[in-house]
Amino acid sequence: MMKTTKVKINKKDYLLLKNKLLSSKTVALFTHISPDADALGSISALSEMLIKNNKEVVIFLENPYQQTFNFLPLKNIQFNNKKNKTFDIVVAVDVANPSLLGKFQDVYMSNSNKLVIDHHSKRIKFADVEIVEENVSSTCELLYYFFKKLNVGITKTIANSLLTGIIGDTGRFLHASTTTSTLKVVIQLMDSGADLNLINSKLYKNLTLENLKAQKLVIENLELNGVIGVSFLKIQDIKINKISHIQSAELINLIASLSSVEIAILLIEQADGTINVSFRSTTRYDVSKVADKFGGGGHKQASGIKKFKGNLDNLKKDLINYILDNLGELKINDYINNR
Ligand SMILES: [Mn+2]
Repeated sequence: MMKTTKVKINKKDYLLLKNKLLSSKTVALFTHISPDADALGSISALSEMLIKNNKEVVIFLENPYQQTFNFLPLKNIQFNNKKNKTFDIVVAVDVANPSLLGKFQDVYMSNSNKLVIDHHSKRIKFADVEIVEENVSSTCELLYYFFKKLNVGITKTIANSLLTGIIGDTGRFLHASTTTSTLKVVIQLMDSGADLNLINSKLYKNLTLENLKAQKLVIENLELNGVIGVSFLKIQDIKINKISHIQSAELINLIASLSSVEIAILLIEQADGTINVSFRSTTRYDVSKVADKFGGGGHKQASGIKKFKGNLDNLKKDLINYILDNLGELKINDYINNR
């Protein structure tokens, strides 16, 4: 059954955030490290709105973003704050805790007007004013509701940016986070000129030969353990196959697309010997709890661990054993009730 969500933005926070945003002259925008479609779509839409309201906007990113997102109209990006410029306010979007701000954590945290717009359920409060709604598919969906309340005109550019984040975070409307409200927003965005076809082809028709080689390795290394599908990439194989850029989202979705798999796990050995792990849950299991247990975090249906120190084979065994031991407790009640 499709979930319906009534999104109620806390009126007091909304008004505070609106007043702070509109009374400022200079605004710095931040998002999480390794920004995804939702992070970049949110920043793009918000900066467009602020520029239209005559604000001076700077976007801080730790590294250049993936080429995939070149179609987004991201302007005024800075990769450092060498001039030590100060801003009236700082806004973090799609950020669940301050460490995800990477090297800009200090620039953000030292400002006395910190705002957050986010949809993560497990988060640390770190700003002065936060608009957080965990029952929305994406920060972009939340921004849409916020813009509507603000009476911001949804231009074609804003519509494209917001739809990019919604498509990214819902996995093209496949994840259970897609609600009837989400789809209503999509209709509004398309009516405002968002190009669903363009976004889908930019985000998903972008495989390279090395991506295919990575997929081949993931398939070869795949192990099925009941409802759990696990695979891995070792650094040696990554090097031999000259795979320079790994699109882990694509690879974990490949595992999750198997009909028997309810929990997908992908372990990727990094050049420094640490291990990154991605988790997907396609049904009732809360994989944020698994990630959490091993020092990571994320959402109920998509989570991960970054830079785990240890042996890949051991970690793989430990993860499988932990999940098998805790299958019952990892069920998400809402999902069971809705099935
Ligand atoms: Mn998001």
